[in-house]
Amino acid sequence: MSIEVSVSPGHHDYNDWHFPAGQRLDFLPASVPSYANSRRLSKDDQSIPELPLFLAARASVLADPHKVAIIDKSKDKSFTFGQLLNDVAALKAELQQYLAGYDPTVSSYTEEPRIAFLAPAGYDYVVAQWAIWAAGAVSVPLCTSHPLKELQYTISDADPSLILLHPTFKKFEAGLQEQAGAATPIIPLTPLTESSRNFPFLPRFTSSFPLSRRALMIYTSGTTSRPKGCISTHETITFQARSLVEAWKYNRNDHLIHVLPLHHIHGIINGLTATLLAGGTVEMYPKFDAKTVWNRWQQKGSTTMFMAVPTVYSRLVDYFDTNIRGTESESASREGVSALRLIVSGSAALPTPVKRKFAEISGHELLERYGMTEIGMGLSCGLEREKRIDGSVGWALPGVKVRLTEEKSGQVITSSGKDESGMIEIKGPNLFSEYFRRPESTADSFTQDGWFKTGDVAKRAANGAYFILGRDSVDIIKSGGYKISALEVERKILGNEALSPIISEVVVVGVEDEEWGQRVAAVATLKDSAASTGLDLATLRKYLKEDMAAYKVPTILKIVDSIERNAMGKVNKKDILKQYFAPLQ
Ligand code: MCA
Ligand code: AMP
Repeated sequence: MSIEVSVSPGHHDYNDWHFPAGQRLDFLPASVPSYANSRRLSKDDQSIPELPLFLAARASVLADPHKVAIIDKSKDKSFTFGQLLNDVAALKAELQQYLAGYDPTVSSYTEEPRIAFLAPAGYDYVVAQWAIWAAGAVSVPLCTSHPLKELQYTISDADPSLILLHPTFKKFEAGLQEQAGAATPIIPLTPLTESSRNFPFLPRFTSSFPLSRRALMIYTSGTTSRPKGCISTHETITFQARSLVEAWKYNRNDHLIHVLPLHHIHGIINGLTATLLAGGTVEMYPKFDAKTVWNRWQQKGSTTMFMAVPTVYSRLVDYFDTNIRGTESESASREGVSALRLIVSGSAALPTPVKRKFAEISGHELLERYGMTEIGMGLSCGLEREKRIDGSVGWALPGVKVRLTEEKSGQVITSSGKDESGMIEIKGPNLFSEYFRRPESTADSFTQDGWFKTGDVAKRAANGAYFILGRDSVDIIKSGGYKISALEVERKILGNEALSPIISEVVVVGVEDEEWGQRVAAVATLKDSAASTGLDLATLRKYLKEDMAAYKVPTILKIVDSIERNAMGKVNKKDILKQYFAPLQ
């Protein structure tokens, strides 16, 4: 069906429900988005603030009402920018009913309400996150692979006003409610299914609240044993996304295959937000699967970008070698992947063998960049081939300042035109604002002159390019791109009801591994009473998976007679690594 849409007299801007006069649109007659349908909200209740991301989405609709924002592969449906904005406006109106008169344009709030949500990667996730932003609340995305106990920890720490729960995770409802208390409603996040409607209206836009309002809280592990909520404002996340759009030239013809989890910056900002800000399309998968990605790449030209952690590239290379090399789909696979515009690796060090093998298959030198939850992205190699240096994460991104300091004295290392190494510190509008309700941790993470101390050690070459040398602390492990606190794993092992009668002492370390970057390894002594039964890895993993996400659970277990300590009673983890995990010569 095709109709002529016109603007009512007196309306000369887009602050209304219509496209510009005379624009022809094809659309289906059922004209109210599913949230509005199901919740009986009138269109007057539905508006959206002029946040930069929403203005960009509106511009995408105006440029092309049919432009697809999200392809949700679990639903096998696609959703236009117009539909997205309408669904967001409808859910935002509903959220506001729970926020007890909260008005983000009023400046007196010291804390914005948090809204935690648990949804699989897909359209419903995006609608939830944007609606929370539209309501001026802080989005707290929960991790889909966390067991109940970890979700409960996040809820207890984030102290949300509201929890949105997708039906996929209904099994957690009672446990979350018990943790959150009766005063915090848990409302179902109704799955949206009305796809591919060429929705003829835009929601009403209202002037924005200040961008200094807090927007996003991501839980991140540190050298302490409990994850902290890292808060960024709208200003920060907009800057982070724009800086990437500028550096990597995201554009409206881009089409991203998105396979990363959506409780971290990599998936949220680099993948989802930057692509949508630029008017591109995000094809969302609930989970990475090497076969699916290769199948999509074989359809040459249908996608343009891919972003992932090194473990994913390692799996893609393995899949190619085992299932594609030497078969009739080999040339289509190679040609398809080589036609992509941009392929990025980050979140952990990319092993050279993986990079080499991927280049042999695809013709692409993976673009490496460096980031952190607290800073978004800080450093990146260039889009141009000559600005990709082997093993390097490149130079500071637009608007970001980077410096190196002496580890002990904190003195700034000025560029001498030679290789230098030190601790990376970052400054700029990309920085987070605080760890939630942890003023001391926040203050400790900055220098007196306002630089954020990343805790990463790097070398800076004569041409200014940075090379990450590793973490300062042995207590931070990176496995599969996830940051894991060794202290948190130790605490959970010793606190586990089934394991505490068995294990006497435990030390957790990260052991180098080509596929995972590092593996979580536990070195333990057993209590006398358990000496005869012993403890195997499968049993340890089974018990621990109830307490923490599978990616944190040790995949290596060594039972030893004793764990050496120094005169201060401390374990030297570097010695433990040498003693038990030194590579065979
Ligand atoms: C899962 N397993 C692991 C890990 N993850 N073992 C060791 N280390 C891990 N990290 C175990 C599981 O417990 C399971 O064991 C077995 O491996 C297979 O699990 P599987 O489900 O097949 O693994 P997967 O789901 O395929 O996970 C691999 C993955 C995933 C796709 C690489 O870890 C992933 O999505 N990582 C991305 C993380 C990320 O986005 N990080 C960004 C944060 P069993 O069979 O016994 O159960 S960093 C960030 O945002 C900053 C800003 C930045 O710079 O980007
Ligand atoms: P997270 O705190 O989970 O955001 O992880 C951030 C950490 O990941 C950084 O502090 C680095 O240690 C590591 N990291 C991120 N990107 C890279 C990279 N390209 N190479 C090496 N390490 C990286």
